[in-house]
Amino acid sequence: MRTSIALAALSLGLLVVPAASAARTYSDPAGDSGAAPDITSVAVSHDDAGWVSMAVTTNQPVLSPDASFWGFIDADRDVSTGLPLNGLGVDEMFIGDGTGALLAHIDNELFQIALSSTLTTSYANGVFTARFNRSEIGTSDRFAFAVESELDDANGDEIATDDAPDTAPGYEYSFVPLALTVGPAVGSPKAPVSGKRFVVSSVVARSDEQPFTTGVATCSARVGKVVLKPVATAGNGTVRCAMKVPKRMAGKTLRGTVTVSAEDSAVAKQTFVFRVR
Ligand SMILES: [Ca+2]
Ligand SMILES: [Ca+2]
Repeated sequence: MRTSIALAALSLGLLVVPAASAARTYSDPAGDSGAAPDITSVAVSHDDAGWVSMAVTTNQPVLSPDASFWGFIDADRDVSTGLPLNGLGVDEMFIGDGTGALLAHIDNELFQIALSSTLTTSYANGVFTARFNRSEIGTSDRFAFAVESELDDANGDEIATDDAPDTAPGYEYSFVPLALTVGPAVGSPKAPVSGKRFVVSSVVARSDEQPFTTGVATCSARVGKVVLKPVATAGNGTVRCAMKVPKRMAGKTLRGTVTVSAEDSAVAKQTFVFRVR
């Protein structure tokens, strides 16, 4: 049954929806919004046609009529261009409440509301979603951004807000997959010693120049033909492989491989070779 529906959809050309890629989720603490919608996460993705989706999860299943959301986009990641706000140089900003939305382009002193734009917004089950085409933000392959929820009183004056993120300079999203570079392996101690613990670590750099704080690591190692059981960890700018060197291995060669990935990156690899003392 499922197959025939899929075939029917295919024959109608309905399966050409491009897959979302480079999805990233950013978090914001709960309980920091007063009466405004409490933002807890922001998920951003884009598809092959350049449609960007920004989904802001809050604690309000139904949005208060006096609440709305701001989006601040630093399209060129340059604080000196656009409107200085929350540590960003905001080149595009929007406001929406799920029923309507406005987008403005900021160019030097010029603040220009886009009378027609690709931006649409919706609100369902506690999630505010802004959708716009990448063409709105120029040609850059990544951008920095922040969002804010706002609750107004009957006069339209702001009562409460929630900024996500809480601190400058915003979140960062990339249209190209993240790439990781793993530096040379360094031993601690410098060379493995029979019967002792040994840790190999490599510096990990991200292509988006953000600090490498977390990732998925694997590690394998052997001394001669003896397979070890190393433990891999990733974070704080490095990937590490910790192991216990078996006894009576002096003079033998310890070899291994460490791999690491993060978010939508491919798996990056580094090999290591040490002579056991
Ligand atoms: Ca929050
Ligand atoms: Ca800017």
